[in-house]
Amino acid sequence: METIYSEKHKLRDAQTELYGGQLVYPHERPSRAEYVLNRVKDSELGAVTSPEDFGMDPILAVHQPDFVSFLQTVWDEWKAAGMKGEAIPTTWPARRMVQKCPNFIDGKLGYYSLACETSISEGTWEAAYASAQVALTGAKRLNDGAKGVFSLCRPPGHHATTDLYGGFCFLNNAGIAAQETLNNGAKRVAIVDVDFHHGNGSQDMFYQRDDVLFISLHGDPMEAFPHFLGHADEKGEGAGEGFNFNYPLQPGTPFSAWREALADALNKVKEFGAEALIISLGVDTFENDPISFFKLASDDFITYGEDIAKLGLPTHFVMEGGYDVDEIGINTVNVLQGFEGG
Ligand code: SP5
Ligand code: ZN
Repeated sequence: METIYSEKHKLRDAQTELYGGQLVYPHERPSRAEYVLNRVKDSELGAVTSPEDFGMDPILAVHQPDFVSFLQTVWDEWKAAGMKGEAIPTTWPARRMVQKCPNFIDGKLGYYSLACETSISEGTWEAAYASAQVALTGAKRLNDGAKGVFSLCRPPGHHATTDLYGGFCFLNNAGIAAQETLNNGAKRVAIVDVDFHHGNGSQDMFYQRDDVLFISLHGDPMEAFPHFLGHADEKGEGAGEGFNFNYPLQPGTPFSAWREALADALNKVKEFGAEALIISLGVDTFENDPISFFKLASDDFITYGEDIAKLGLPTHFVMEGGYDVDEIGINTVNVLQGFEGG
């Protein structure tokens, strides 16, 4: 399987994440992509290729233009305002407040964010742009006939909505790839999000549409980030009703229960008649992940890669989360090798 990878992910190297009341070095750090890349190379998975540049249009196909402009200029505005540290929002348009974008940078940060653990640093936009181009290149490979392709995206994307960043995400790589796959001629695309966290951004992006089926398996939002979306009763709206499914799972969920949820999800993909499948591939379901609470062991990742392969669909794996740096490469490549062998 080919891996698409850009060195530009390194431009995203924030020094702070608000975690447990402290500013710590971020869990979402450059070494994550290096661990995965090294494992891809060591296991001889296949060629590693640099992305092509598809420009801004496919990004603007799913993100609001004002949000994208904000991402492009936020760091410069923050510095110009004389701020000393990295850009972190401190106030939000909460219940019963006005949803209007302020002029001052503090207000803009709150207006365009859904969480504040994700500090914005120099180079964040450039890395997020390159990450989206990685996913777009993966979409092109699928269109050119690949059975499977791996977009080694960093930063991740599934928490980013049309006009909100947060959860370590800025541009929704899987969502951008899904839209591109439709534009390339597919009639029905499914996104199955196996990251530990609910893919709120992807759900929101396609909630009213029947051409993209979105299914997520994740820590119950009552217990886990992003906390405010991802319940089982969210099934889509309008034309999108019946095209969104969530499997919120409890702390300590073992692979057996997780795998049953996946089987159910894959059945729905089949019934939907998807022509292409996008897997939002977070490996933070691992038993030793530092911020999550499922109990998957490394071998389980091979097994579920095989399960996904049994659908027989052209499959685009898009990297999302996974934070136990020693194992992230092994677990990610286990899914891909399971898929290839399955
Ligand atoms: C892409 C992705 O996986 N984003 C995840 C963002 C999670 N950010 C907030 C995490 C808060 C975790 N609190 C965990 C306490 C564990 N003891
Ligand atoms: Zn995650």
